[in-house]
Amino acid sequence: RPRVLSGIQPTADSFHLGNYLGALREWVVMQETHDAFYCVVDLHAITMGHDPELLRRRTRLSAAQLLALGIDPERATLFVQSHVPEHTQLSWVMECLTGFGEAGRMTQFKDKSARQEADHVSVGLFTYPVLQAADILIYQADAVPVGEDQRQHLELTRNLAQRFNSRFGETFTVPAAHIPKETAKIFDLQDPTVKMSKSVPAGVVELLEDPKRSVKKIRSAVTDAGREIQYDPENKPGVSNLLVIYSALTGRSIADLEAAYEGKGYGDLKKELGQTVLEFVTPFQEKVRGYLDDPAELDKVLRRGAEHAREVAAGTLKTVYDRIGFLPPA
Ligand code: AQP
Repeated sequence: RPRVLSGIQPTADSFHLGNYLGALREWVVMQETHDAFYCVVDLHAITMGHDPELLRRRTRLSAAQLLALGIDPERATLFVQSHVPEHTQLSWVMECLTGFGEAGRMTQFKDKSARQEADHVSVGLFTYPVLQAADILIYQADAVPVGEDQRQHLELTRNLAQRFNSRFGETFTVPAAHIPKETAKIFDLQDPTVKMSKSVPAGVVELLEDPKRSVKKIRSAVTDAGREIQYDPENKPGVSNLLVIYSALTGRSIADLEAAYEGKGYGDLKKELGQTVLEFVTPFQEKVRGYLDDPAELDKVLRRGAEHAREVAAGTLKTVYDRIGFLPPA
């Protein structure tokens, strides 16, 4: 089976609809067809400053949400990134293959560093995409399900794999980004020209918030001039975003929704989408609570996942160390 790897940061109390529709939904699907490795990337979560207690809590919370969304530890290897030290070991090797200018061109770094005072921008934020490349390459992943915002990081990962292979001999699988067509980028409900993101919390639907809050946020989502419910991202980004979310959650095509809402108003669409979201998150939240009620079992799942992940990661690292000429310990 082809292999898949992806990760999510434990940097918020809740995943949001963008995370779910852009990436996590694919994780669940791909565990059926791929040898899947999914991780909570806690090493990435300390690049912008953090609170240790909160990080610990959010790491468990993230794992619980992944299980509640349908990640099955019998099918997929679910683990915490810091439990597999080989990621950081490979990351150093990859840093030495990455150009300073090349890393500096990463738009996520440019955006995130621009939002912080210069003195507070960490070197870790700068090298973040290189660690991400190591996360992927250490498992020899074929595919990486992510949202559109990760396309550039995936390109860097591919370049690093190819660079290593051509300098030191065929070692890494060159992975492909697996970016869903329709839901590659879910937009903020208050500003449908920017991606839904926990960094700009006003228009974000959080999966663990009180569903009534989500309903309210959807009701007050920014829509567009005119009255027709039509998919037209250029001229009607707000309505188009709602249609994409609605279509993804119900499995109904956009064309079908456009036909169904002919002659109806934005209010109708928002009301029914709110209800759909409520019906989606209510059982999800219940499942999350169930997993959190038994942290020992949750930790056991993560320990087993890390054990398996380490076996694979250690194999790759050994080959890499050998290829680059590190003397093996006697
Ligand atoms: N709005 C989005 N639309 C589609 N996919 C999205 N992803 C994130 N936002 C959207 C995808 O979710 C996965 C996990 O991403 P992450 O761990 O990097 O989470 P994040 O980037 O911290 O989430 P945010 O809210 O986007 O945070 P900031 O503001 O820090 O960038 C990834 O596959 C991502 O593509």
